[in-house]
Amino acid sequence: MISAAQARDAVEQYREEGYAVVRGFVDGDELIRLQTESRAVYDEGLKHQATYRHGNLNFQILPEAQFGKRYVLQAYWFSWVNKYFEEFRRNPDYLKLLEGLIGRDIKQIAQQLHWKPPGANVTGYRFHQDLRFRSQSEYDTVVDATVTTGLAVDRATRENGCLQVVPGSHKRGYLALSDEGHGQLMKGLTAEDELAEVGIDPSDIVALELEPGDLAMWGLLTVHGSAPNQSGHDRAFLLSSYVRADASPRGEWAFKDGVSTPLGDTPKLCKYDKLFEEPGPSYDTTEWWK
Ligand SMILES: O=C(O)CCC(=O)C(=O)O
Ligand SMILES: [Fe+2]
Repeated sequence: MISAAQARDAVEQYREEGYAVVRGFVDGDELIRLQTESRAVYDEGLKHQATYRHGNLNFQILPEAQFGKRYVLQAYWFSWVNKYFEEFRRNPDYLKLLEGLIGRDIKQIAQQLHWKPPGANVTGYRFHQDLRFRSQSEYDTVVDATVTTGLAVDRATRENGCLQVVPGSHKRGYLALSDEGHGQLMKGLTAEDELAEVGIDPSDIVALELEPGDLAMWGLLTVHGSAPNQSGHDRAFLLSSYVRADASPRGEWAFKDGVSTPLGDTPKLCKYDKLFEEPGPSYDTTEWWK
């Protein structure tokens, strides 16, 4: 449970700096449940020998043939197979936090769990702005209407690749970081030169070290990334991205006039553009890490 004061402080910091941290968004028994259910999603992903899609549900897999062991790096929209997360995504605490920024009619545009299993080598995210994941035609309407939250399921430290942000970068417009070449975020690392070229001083980067249950928020223009895990501890991170409903035809309802709203019978168009043409179930064996 977060207080009104915590929500107010977070909104203020988010507006000024492009990010905010809310300590203790989840705690006690609820945190234990969150960790248990996250592990259940991981185990569900492990059943697939390669990257799997069914509708918006998706598991990004590193196969054992190439990595010596099977790893799950990401899961998307696991609400379709996990009742706990279907409810958690529209938990009243999210509304409390979001209301001051995007109102009481809110759709969820992304639901992701990101793991950085020790040994899985390709676990870094190059610096970028999340606007790169939105279609160009939406740019103007969604920027101010979208808020992304990242909840530390496991402790997040510099060593295991916590999120890093550039304060104030949300006022700089779109900088096209990591868009050149293969454009693959999890392949390679951001060189300091790339940041300097767009006027970012690497010493301005803030590492958001989080205790389990702490939550970070950032916007579509906030420059952020994270390093690969160099520790022996995983880093499960639950991302939920929300948009003011009238700004986006995409997304699954989370709150209608403040009322928590479950998923319907069939998925809505979210970030995955081919939801209706190519819903799967299907496997993707592209070796993107090569
Ligand atoms: O999981 C992380 O550390 C960052 C992920 C991220 O920025 C993204 O998926 O856009
Ligand atoms: Fe991102």
